[in-house]
Amino acid sequence: MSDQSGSLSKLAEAGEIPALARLLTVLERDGTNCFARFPELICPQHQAFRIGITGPPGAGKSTLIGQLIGRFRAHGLRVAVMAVDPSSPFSKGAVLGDRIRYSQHFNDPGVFIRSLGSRGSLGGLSSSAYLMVRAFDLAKFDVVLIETVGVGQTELEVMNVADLVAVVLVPESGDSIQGMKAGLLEIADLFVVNKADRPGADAFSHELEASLNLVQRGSQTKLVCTTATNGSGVDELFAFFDEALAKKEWRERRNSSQRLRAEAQALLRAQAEREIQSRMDAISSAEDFLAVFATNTRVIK
Ligand SMILES: Nc1nc2c(ncn2[C@@H]2O[C@H](COP(=O)(O)OP(=O)(O)O)[C@@H](O)[C@H]2O)c(=O)[nH]1
Ligand SMILES: [Mg+2]
Repeated sequence: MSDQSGSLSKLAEAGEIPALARLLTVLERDGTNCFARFPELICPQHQAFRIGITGPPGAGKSTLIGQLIGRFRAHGLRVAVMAVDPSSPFSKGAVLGDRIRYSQHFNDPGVFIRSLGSRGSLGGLSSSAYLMVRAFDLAKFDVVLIETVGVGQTELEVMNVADLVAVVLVPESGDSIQGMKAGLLEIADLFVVNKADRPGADAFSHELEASLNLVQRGSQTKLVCTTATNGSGVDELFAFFDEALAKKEWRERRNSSQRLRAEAQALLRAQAEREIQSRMDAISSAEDFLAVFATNTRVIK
């Protein structure tokens, strides 16, 4: 088993896609226990640039990602997509439309798309997400695009995985700027106003810009308008990512104590939850129960 496991990570490292897919399945199942079998995951030699794309359902995130993949590929960069979205391609109940949006990249070995479901991920999505992106580092991808639905605490947590976060909004979300989750505003390095072909797009982006200026006093956060369906504005979006990728900052930030602690917290929590689960599973009698707590009892005495 250990020989097989070893070769699995070696194959994934060499860019073997089926091996990577199997490695990810093992990671989802076994969590941090995998570090013993695949120690190279703990400190990968290569680091992929992780871009988070978040926003409400239907904002056009998948369509934008489809466009971005094409541009990264045109620059010779290998791209992995991690879709943390129940309606994303390859997850159960995948929307046919999503398959079509990504389909042009299905046979490209430089593109790897995987959805991350809550299934089998004991200890929460974010620990699985951290492990998955580590595998993408190992497999030497240049860029990881992380799609999440920008609602809820879990999704915000998953965005800690990213080196850079783009929040995608649409003109229809106009009345929600005021009510926009403070967390979403804080994590955004870039705002994308997609569906710029829709009426009210200009007004919406101006309003958004004004609110950002108010909140940030001398806004640093960039705003890009796109129409994902025809690719308009996507070059500007790509240029922003490409420029950020070329800079050193994200590598430094990834090794900041804040990021490392957030990751350690997610992984340790999942590890503890697994430990609790296995000790629980071992209980089928009062003696078993006693055995679990016997150590504690001795300490109390
Ligand atoms: N009019 C218009 N429709 C778009 C645009 N971008 C995406 N869509 C459509 O919006 C719908 C949802 O897109 P999708 O990428 O699945 O959104 P997601 O849920 O954020 O991933 C699809 O029908 C897309 O074709 C755009 O820029 N303009
Ligand atoms: Mg989507």
